[in-house]
Amino acid sequence: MSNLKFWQDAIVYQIYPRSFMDSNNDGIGDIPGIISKLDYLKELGVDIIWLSPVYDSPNDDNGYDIRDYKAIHKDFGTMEDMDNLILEAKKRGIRIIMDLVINHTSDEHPWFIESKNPDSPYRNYYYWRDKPNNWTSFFSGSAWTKENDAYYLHLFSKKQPDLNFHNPKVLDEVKDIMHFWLKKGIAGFRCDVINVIFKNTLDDGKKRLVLTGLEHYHSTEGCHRVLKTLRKEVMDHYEAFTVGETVLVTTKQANELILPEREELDMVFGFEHMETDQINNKWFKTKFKPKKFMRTISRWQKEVYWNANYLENHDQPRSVSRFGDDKMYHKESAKMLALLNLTLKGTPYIYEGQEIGMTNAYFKSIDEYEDLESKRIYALGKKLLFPKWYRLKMLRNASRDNARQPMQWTKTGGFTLSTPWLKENPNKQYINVFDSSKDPDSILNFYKKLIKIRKNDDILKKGSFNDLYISNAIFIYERVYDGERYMIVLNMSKKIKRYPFEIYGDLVISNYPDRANVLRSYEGLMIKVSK
Ligand code: TEU
Ligand code: CA
Repeated sequence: MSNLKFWQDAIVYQIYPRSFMDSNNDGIGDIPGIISKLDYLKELGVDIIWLSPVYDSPNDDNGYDIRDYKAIHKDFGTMEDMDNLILEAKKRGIRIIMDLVINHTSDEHPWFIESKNPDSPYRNYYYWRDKPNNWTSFFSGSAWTKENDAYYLHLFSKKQPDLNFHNPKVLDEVKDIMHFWLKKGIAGFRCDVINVIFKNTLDDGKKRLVLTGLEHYHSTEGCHRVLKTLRKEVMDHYEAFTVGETVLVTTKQANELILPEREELDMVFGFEHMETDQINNKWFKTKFKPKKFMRTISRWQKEVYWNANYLENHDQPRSVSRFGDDKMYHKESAKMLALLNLTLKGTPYIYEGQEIGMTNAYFKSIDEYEDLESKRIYALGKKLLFPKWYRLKMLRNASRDNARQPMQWTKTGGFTLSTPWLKENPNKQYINVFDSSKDPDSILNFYKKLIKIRKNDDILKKGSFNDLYISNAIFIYERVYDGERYMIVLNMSKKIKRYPFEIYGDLVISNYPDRANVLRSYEGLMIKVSK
């Protein structure tokens, strides 16, 4: 691979607009707020911003329930603000990709309102049936809700009815929406739950602990067909790319979506590494086992054509709390994770706040949570007679609100001057951008350094990946390009470990001030190995 596409040669930064920066002090982050922080992102080394949804929405699922695909939510600003964001970002050499949520709309979308009438031409935009099947929703419970005399399908909340991609008109609408945004100069889309958009049949599924019905809509041929059409008729006309959010895919299924000759997507977010600390589903977390995690990452590195490398997003707990130690080794482990995130092969994605080591929320009461999924699971747990302390523990470990607390700009927060929509983390006192930028030893400055190294480095950008050693604590891999070689050595535990073999070479970067003959707690280093 010699010439990289722009999206292969980029650092992507995900913004969750509600939580990033509030410009008008209503407690909700907004687009002018994002504009005010573009210089910060530029300095960090960001090339592409992925914006979680900013479209008009009743906010049942914080914007993943879209009421109007061509309008900006008033909480976030206006279309003029959005145009301005694209322009201001461009001035700084930053491109924007948007979230494309097409598996479902909001139940307040005019198409859905129309479709409630059985005679409407919009009826067939959705799945309306006389009787529900046995499918269950991603947010637990039945995937069907009754409205008047019929039921409609929703794989997510009942305010997120699924679109029917058997109807060619739906596909036409999607094409139109994509053209609308691409013409404005955006650089592509992150495609929400894209591998479940096409339902083969609505037959009952075989009973599963979670997601009964999955086999009827996961990675279907119909989905591949839709993606090929969107690629050919839309994406190919712009300098733009797509990254699919693909739940429950194997490496084989990932490749079937992204291999260049398939002409579908450009890369996908896999979930396998995010599922290594759970049993069955995310609410039942196990202790973090580095070995399983590293093996999974390694397999994706070796088998998948081009990876979208991420450790966090708006649905996942904070990585330093989950894979590191956010107390004793906050700095060390956050930096070690940065090394992992930024030295793998593929496009690195950084989620807002990850670069300063923001941690999980550690809420103490259900009233502090906002996310619909958290509230539903809490209620379901109660029905199942799980004790309250246990339900709170489930949320503390796995709630999506862990990632959604306001960005910590200063000691006092710096996100808003009024009450934020979701409680801020009191650790903003010492985990914040302002202090981090002044401390040469901070996590933020480590990210900056590492990003700078990566930007001018063909080994990291283009080199092959080989794992050399994986144990219960240690991950050693090499990146090789044109006869040159890096070894990345990570201790993913707090235990002090012996090197499994000697490594000679020059230290390029590490999270400790010097090299020792042992691997210290959460030590991570990159060594340029002499030829
Ligand atoms: O998420 C899809 C998804 O399957 C999960 O990650 C999910 O959000 C949840 O954590 C299940 O336990 C995407 C979006 O990223 C998410 O924010 C939306 O809620 C969802 O789709 C529906 O649009
Ligand atoms: Ca605001």
